[in-house]
Amino acid sequence: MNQLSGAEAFVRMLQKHGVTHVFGLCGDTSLPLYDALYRLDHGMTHILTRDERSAAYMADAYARVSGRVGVCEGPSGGGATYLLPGVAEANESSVPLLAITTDIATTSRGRFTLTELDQEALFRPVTKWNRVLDKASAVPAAVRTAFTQMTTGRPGAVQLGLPYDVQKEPVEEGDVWADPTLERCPSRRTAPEPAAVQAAAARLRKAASPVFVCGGGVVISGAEAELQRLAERLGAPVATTISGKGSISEAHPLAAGVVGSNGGTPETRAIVDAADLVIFVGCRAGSVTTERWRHPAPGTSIIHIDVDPAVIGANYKTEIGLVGDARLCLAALDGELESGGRAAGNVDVVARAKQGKFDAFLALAQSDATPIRPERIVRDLEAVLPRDAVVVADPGTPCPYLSAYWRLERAGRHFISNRAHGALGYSLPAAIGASFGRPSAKCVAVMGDGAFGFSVGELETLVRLKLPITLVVISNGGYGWIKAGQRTGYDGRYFSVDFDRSNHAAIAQAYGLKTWRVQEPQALRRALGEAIESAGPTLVDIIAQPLHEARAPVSEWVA
Ligand SMILES: Cc1ncc(C[n+]2csc(CCOP(=O)(O)OP(=O)(O)O)c2C)c(N)n1
Repeated sequence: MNQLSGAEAFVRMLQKHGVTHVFGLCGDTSLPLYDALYRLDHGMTHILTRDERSAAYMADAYARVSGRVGVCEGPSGGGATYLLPGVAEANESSVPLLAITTDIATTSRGRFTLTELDQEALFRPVTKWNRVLDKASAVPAAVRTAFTQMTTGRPGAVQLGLPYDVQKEPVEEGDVWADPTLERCPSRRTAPEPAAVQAAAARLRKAASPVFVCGGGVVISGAEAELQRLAERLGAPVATTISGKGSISEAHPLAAGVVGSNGGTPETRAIVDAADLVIFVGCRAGSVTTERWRHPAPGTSIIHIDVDPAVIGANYKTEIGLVGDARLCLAALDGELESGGRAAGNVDVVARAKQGKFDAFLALAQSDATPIRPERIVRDLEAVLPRDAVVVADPGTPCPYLSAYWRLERAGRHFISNRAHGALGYSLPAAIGASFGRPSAKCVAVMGDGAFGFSVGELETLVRLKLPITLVVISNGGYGWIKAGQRTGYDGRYFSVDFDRSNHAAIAQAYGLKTWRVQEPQALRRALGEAIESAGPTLVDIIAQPLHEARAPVSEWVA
């Protein structure tokens, strides 16, 4: 039988699982892997990044928009530790991400070898499953397990470590095979128990004012159509978490928008509070969504639908739990209810809430005040965005403002924010990953100036790859979110939250981007429009009102 090297077998295994893009950064221990990528005809594109953090964020966003596994790679030691933030984010956000690390040779272990590190221990708490391989013959089965773990049940991240010698040892070619159904996520969907479906349907029939609260699980599962059908049958408002934005078109009369402490407003909170039954779908009912488990109030009747049985009942006393894929669960519930639908609807409640919320927003969005208000930025950006755009929002000003006020007209994944850990510097690399995952869409990253500082190195990547991505920097000369927390919770004792304002447009221009610097509100829409229409990478630097002075849709700064 023919033999391949461990590295060649690994490359073939990725190819057989339908991988087309690998984001990563080279290193000593990766040389055999890179050589295999160079020599074999595999059809995969390698995207060289300037930081492994970025590689992981790119793979994460690639996976979020494409429904395929995102793949990133980095070398031993610093490469592995730099991948970690993106792996943690993906895993907690239920994103199928494969992190490949190369490692020192198994024969060099325990000898103070440069970059030696217990990678398996390092990645264990931030992955669904992980292994550092000790022998090349384990490569094919390990990759199959990795794809099964990433794409089935609750999706998540895995890490595979490839020691230097393992990459060079032989593997039997006959062992190199894959189940192509694992290419897409979710794969091997699971259906809920029929008895639980009947119980939930019976409870829904009795509810006077049921409200859905949808997390990221609806979009991950592709359950948007099933959700809308069921919500319409019940006349039930649909609220979402930040990650759940896109569960339903926000132009739909039942779409209540984002709820919670980050992006929720009193009007959207009132919708949840008025519910006599809350149906959580693909949602962990975490601290931000529920404003620290106060909305819905404890004691509210709960139906909880999730693919992960451990989520159900973790935060609220739950009347009925449905364990399974969101699409299958919602379809089953709808099928069960078909016999006896409810005509009553709560459309007026939603319309009134939205009116109140957007009236207050528009009053500020029309303001000609300088520095430019965040409301104005959202309104002008929305006005020029193509309908199929993908927007990535960093923490700070972008996340709550875009969550609350960008009216996402199309269901599906068009909005991304790294809500598991909210680490700064996500949006720029994530927009690059999203652009590879959905090349037809305009990808826009919106970040604060603090976030810009975390990922500025990838401006070179953007220019080298000539990607048609627009970056929007909301420049306020400080870590605004924390400053706002000091203002509201610590009597304005501002400590170590201000930094000098950089000229982000000049920096980006030096890298080769086309840029605009906007101080006047009247010039904003045009600059954003020109940037978005440009064929190459662009950046709009906006001198903005500091977050701690703004009327942000944030009820709590420490969530
Ligand atoms: C890696 C990382 N470190 C620290 C934080 C804590 N943090 C949350 S928001 C924020 C300030 C963000 O500043 P900036 O990006 O300038 O946006 P702004 O809040 O000013 O709009 C900080 C430091 C974080 N989210 N991520």
